[in-house]
Amino acid sequence: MPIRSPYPDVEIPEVSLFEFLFADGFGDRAGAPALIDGGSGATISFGELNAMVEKIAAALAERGVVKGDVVGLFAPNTPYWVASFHGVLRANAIVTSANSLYTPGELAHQLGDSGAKLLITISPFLDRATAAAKEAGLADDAIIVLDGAEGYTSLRDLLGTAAEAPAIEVTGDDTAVLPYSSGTTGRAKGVILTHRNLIANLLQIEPLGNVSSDTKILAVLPFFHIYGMTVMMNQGLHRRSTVVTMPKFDLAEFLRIVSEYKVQRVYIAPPVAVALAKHPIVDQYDLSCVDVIFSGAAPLDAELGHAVAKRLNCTVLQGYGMTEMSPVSHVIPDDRPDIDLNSCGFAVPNTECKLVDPDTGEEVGPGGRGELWVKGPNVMVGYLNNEEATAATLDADGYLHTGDVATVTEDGIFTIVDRVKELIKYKGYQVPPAELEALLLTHDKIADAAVIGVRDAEGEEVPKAFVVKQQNGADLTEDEVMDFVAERIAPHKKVRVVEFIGEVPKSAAGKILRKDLRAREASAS
Ligand code: 4UU
Repeated sequence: MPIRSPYPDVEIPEVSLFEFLFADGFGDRAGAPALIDGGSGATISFGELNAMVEKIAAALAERGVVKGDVVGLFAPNTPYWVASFHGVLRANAIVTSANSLYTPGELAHQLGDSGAKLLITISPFLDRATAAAKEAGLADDAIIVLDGAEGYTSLRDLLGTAAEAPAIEVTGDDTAVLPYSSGTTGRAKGVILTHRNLIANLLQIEPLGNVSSDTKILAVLPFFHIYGMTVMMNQGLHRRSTVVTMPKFDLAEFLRIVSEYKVQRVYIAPPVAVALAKHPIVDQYDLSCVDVIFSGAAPLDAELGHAVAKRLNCTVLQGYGMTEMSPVSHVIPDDRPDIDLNSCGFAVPNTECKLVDPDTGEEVGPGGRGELWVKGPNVMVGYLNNEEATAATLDADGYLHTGDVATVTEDGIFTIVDRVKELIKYKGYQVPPAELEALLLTHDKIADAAVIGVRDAEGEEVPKAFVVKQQNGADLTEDEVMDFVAERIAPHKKVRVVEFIGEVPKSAAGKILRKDLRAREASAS
């Protein structure tokens, strides 16, 4: 029997995300701060944001952007990221948001795969952006540099247009964003999320968190990742809260911004909790403003969470999500801080879950362990141009097979206990083993390779490569392998442990037997 969310269903309007968030012109909040750049203090009001979005949409339309076009967004968190994102959607187009740490090759893959027509970036990223654009076949005039660069269109140029934004031609069923995720297997794929998916998830999390126009939210997690996009950026706009942006994590700057702007709600991934619990400089700041620290993107250890709650005298909560679910499916709500912090709480409204034994395919109930399957209006349409991966992830009944193993109590409280998919998470960021394996195989001294996640001394999940040397590769060292990878991919995807082995265990069909490698790892430690 599927397990229904304990919350009553919410109604999801069939409109575009722009209409949902902006249609009333923000009423009496128009003059209030929507976005504050934490570094400089520069503030944009809801009304100003609305006007910027209209102008950006108008200027993009003038440049030929039409419904269904894809625009890449490659920039760190700033108020202008938000304006650009909603400007693209307001122009009836689609955003594909790219990781700020990407190398040109990684970015080129996403631009090419998504069919992006334009790329919005900032001048410090221009070298990587131009290299990627070239590789993906985009002309130089397809690059917009927000803060300006010689020879490129800037945000100022866009805002200077005299044109009006085009009519809204999109509705709930149209694609809004294409974030990239490797899902349960293979390389990163475009995740098709519609306007309805994104709106649904905002309404699904609404009854679970106390977020209002009195709340300041810290957005240090990146907007390019679905957690930042939905839970920080769009939730902030939806609840008329003020979102304080940070372009990257730096502990001292993080603490300064939280205390200076009196931030009440901080969304984090577990590594930030480690710093908050342990680092001595935390005591130098007045953090009494913080009501809630909410962790997601990787498992939070309850003991660590309690240490943070005690030190900051705040509530620590946990949620679970996945890009393919827009992303939130499970949350410990604000009004239930008593719930076990190792858990990720209840299923959000409008969802049904199943726990399915991966070996037998049988549903299990409370007390059992099974792969978590989720069905709801926040579940993606599918992967872009990849029917096979879509069919392997979304079943005929509309359930998304998450690849995570969970338990559930009689009261409907879920705990993630394991992962059956190959995905590795380094500090909450996705590391697709298949991509690293393909890269390792391009080394002329490597005959075969397999990558799995292992725990380092601090308990952090890190990518480990098992490498089979070519006959001519006897002198290949672990460091050479790590350097080879590090030079070619974003830092979070680095291989951090290497072991040379005689043979990669494989099934008769040639599939890497990751289970065997995990067992080998467990018996070695
Ligand atoms: C154990 O990481 C995310 C989304 C995270 C998110 C967002 C809003 C969490 C709570 C929230 O409110 O997306 P992806 O696609 O990058 O990674 C998804 C994978 C999951 O399948 C799972 O393996 O990240 C892991 N994961 C977690 N694992 C995410 N959250 C958790 C968690 N515990 N709380």
